[in-house]
Amino acid sequence: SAVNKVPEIECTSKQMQQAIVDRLHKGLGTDAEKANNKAWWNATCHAVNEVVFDKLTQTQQNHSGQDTRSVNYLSLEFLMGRLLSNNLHNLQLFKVTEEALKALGKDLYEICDEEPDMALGNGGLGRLAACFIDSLATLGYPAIGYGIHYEHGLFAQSFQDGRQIERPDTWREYGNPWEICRPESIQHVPLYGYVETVFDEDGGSHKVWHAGQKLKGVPWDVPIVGYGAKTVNILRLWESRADEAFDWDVFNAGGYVDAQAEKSKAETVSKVLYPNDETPEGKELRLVQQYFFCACSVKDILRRFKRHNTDWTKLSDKVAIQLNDTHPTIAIPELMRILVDEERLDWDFAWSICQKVFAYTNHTLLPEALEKWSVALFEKVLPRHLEIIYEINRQFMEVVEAKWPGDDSKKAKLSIIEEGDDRKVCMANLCVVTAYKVNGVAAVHSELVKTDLFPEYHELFPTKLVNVTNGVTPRRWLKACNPKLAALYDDEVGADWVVNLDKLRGVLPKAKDVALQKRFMDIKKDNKIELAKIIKDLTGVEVSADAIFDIQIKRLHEYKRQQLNMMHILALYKRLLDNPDYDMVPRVFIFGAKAAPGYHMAKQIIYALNKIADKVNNDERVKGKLKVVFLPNYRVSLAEKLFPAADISEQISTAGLEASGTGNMKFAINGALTVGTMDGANIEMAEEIGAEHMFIFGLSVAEVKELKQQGYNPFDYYYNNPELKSVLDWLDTDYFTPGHPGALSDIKRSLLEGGDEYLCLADYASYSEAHLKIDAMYRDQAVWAEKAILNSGAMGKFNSDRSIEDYASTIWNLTKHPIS
Ligand code: 26Q
Repeated sequence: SAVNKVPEIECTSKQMQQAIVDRLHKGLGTDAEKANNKAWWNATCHAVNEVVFDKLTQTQQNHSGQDTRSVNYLSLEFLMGRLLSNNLHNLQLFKVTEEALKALGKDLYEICDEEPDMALGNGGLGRLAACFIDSLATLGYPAIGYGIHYEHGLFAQSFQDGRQIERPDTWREYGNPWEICRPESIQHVPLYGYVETVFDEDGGSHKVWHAGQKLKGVPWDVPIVGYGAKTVNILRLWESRADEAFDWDVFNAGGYVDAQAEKSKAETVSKVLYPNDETPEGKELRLVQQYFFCACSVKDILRRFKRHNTDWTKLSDKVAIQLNDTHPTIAIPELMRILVDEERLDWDFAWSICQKVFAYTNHTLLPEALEKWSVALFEKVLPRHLEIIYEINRQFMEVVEAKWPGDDSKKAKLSIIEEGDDRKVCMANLCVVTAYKVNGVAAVHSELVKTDLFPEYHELFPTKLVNVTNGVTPRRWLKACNPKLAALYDDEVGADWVVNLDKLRGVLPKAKDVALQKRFMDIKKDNKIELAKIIKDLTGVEVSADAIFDIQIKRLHEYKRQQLNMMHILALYKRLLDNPDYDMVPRVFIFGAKAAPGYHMAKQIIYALNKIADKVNNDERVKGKLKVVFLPNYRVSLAEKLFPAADISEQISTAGLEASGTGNMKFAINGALTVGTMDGANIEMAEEIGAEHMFIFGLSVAEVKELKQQGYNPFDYYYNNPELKSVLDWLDTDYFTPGHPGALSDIKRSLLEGGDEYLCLADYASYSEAHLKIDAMYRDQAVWAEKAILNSGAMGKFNSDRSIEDYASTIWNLTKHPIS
């Protein structure tokens, strides 16, 4: 098999022991006696790095020597999680390191648990970027991820009386063994100031941007080890510092203190990740952050290009730049500015280059999620970029006029500038106008991008809009996080499923095999027992591994409908109180979710779920048949313990609103059954698995549209469904918040008077019915095991390697450069 051909890095347990103990002594100035687990973790990372850095150098020399075409993945977020376990697996050193540490009296899993998550992302979009760079390296593609070296990643979450509290994340408070500072590749970034027109001797003119402030970008490189460890690419993260050269005058004028203030201002640019997903905040600092990151990255890309090239027509042969959503859009006018103002290329030539370099991925259809920046802010922060955007738009409006002569409404819709009292720059429009390809992230989403979001653009550029369905890396999301199931698959289909997930299909014909079913269900049970311990540890709640583990883990958003799940939980609770003998398989509902700190309704839903959990878990009358757990601080490392232990995966967004979802894939790969709507990638999962092996419910995209068109009235459902009514009315009492009646009323209000934008009431009955089917099916463990196997075995398509091959062939035109 492919994997078996990969020579294992030669390393015996003795050598690994020696390397780790060596790092303890020579790297950390401690020894095996004194060292705590943190020190062991550090030493192990540094021992691993001796192999990683060697491979990194080989890869970089090879790529640079051959002047390979590469993809530059620009993303404000890379949600990497922990790297030790992942790197050990990809280097195929996990087993030997486990042995080595065991011989030293240490447990590798405990050591791995010491690592803080690299939480440089919010959710799906950031984690997707992390899966993609893993796949790019695994497949041997020359690629570089560009991001921000945030001092604080996504906030740490805790609960106080059930309410979310945010604390700063401190992932690198004491340094991080995986990153290398590269001062030799520092970049300088101008900001603010004004634009001067300089008249040339030949009668022409050009623009000079006189900056009002300058930042320094310091790159930190994180090696990205491909599975099999042939290719090691890099993730380059930019940290902002004050530019000493720029502050020189202040120093000379004796302004030492002022200079220190300037310094700390400069450092705020990469200080913290913005925690809003889906609803962008139009803050000046965020715009500065985006520009700082894009300017550093574009300059770095051009620096690499210029090492081997002088002919600008070759730029698009060597460079593809993928924009992960609109967040890095400013890279477009930045490249134009460099080519026109600094390299003094002719505008049309520069524009033709830009149109061959950039591609853009759209991740959302929510109208409020589309990034728009006020023209006034733009003019202040990036005066030259605003001019460039105006000129791009002026020329583009001529294209629109040629296509739809005299049609001003078309121009208004397609313009990069939104007119009105507060004029805005529409980042998505700039992306679509410039990019040579625009992709959605699941089939249904990409269709809606064409028909609903950008129909006019689609008419104008009929081949520009394409689909690339998301995927997840099976290295992290099966092999590393679920070692027992991974071992079963090694036995059943051969170890190379790790690089060819379609191989899992090998288990499909055996789904009814009793011995296989037993092994499969025993593994699930073991994983549930492990999770039960974690739940007890984190919340004090005791749960039984015999119950159905029903899990919803994702950012908290009304469109993702955690509140629908909550309504169903209340209904079950009510049924149990009304009838103590109500026959149901014991169920544990598990949540993990962070709410954007300024998103009131999301925070209320967290509060409500915590309050409901308090009540239900302490109510003798339900006889342990119902438990509700809200795990604090949901993050990648916690996710790795949840997916393997799930029986039910909740994927219940209003149809048409979840672009893809990727947690849905991680659950199914690990053998959970999905209760879900026909939305995002759920639809393609149903195609692969067979909808009859999932619990599909609710309105379809077309039905949602129709209902909204007719005029949706949630009260129709409220008055016609007594259970639904009593559940919602419950929220008006003080049952869950003793002494505070009305503390949960605003949730009810948003579902009734508020109009129930996300159609929770419309889908409630169908959802509740799906859960009855779940209950019935779980009682037959043979059927359940068969379904779980059929789900997991059919997930080959959702490997991020397949996504990357799609990007490489349909968008990037990228060829592999395997490193020997
Ligand atoms: C933008 C501007 C200012 C501040 C914040 C933001 C911002 C940050 C993050 C806007 C959006 C995000 C994140 C979006 C996201 O995670 N989208 C998800 O992307 C996944 C990968 O494609 C999909 O699977 C999910 O369906 C989609 O919701």
